[in-house]
Amino acid sequence: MTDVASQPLVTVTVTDHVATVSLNNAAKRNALSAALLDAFIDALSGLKGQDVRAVILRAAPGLPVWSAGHDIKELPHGHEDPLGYADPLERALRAIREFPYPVIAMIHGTVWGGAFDLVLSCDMIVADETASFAITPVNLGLPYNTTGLLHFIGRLPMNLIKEMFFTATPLKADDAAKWHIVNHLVPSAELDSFTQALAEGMTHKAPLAVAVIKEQLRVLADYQPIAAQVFERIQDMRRVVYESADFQEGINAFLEKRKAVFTGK
Ligand code: YXS
Repeated sequence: MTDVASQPLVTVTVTDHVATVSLNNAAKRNALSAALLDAFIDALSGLKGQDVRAVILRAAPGLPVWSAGHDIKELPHGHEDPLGYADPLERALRAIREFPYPVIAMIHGTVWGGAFDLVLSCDMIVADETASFAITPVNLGLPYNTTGLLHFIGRLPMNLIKEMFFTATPLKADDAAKWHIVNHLVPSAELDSFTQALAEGMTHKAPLAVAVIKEQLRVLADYQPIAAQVFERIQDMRRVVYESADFQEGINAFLEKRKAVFTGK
């Protein structure tokens, strides 16, 4: 029996210009810890030197949870922005968005919190019937960051964004297809082969054109002018939230495996 602790947090295989990157920490439900995210970022960076023209990002086979989101135990709580620019999750999102070839999120199982932001940062999403997607800062009392909200605004209708953020209720696979969150919803028995075929098809296209068009789309979509004083006002509002007793309560409730009781303070 292989010692779980010795297994890599992220595994990479490459076949015919397609790399498959698997998140591999079943015991912690692929919680996005700094260690796992650093391994992921390193894996993606290492692929740049190879003749890889498409990436499939998946959880290790058979896991019922694709990823449980940001490692809550590692969320700064106190007088520090819990989702700052240097946060490992934010670095991973940028790594995906700046990777020169398509990254396809292949989803079997449930996706939580910041892992949903990670999946939305991929270029395409292929899911099966077991997939669900939830964004859950209100379960912790955490003020999501502005970059992250802009990711959602660029991908989802505002009424859906508000329902998902304010209820933290997982969106089931067929509703994710209805809202065009996923490119394809396929039976789980076909998920691997369908996603592999989608990836392979893109590897026969002109790679320079694919890479430049991906970067053009990124810079155009990310161009969201915001006045400095508006940004500063938003940061002040967020600071009140991440310094609140409620945020501390949200973290403590998770760590103590109990339901949080929020007071609005
Ligand atoms: O008790 P042990 O040591 O075995 O560890 C347990 C959990 O503590 C751990 N684990 C996590 N550790 C850190 N961060 C997490 N997000 C996290 N999720 C789980 O994994 C071990 C097994 O967990 P358990 O027993 O709960 O597994 P389960 O199969 O019964 O339930 C799976 C889940 C995913 C439904 C459940 O683990 C869960 O609800 N996890 C939290 C999901 C969540 O709220 N994620 C949001 C994280 S915060 C985030 O991403 C953003 C900052 S935001 O807040 O803005 O969304």
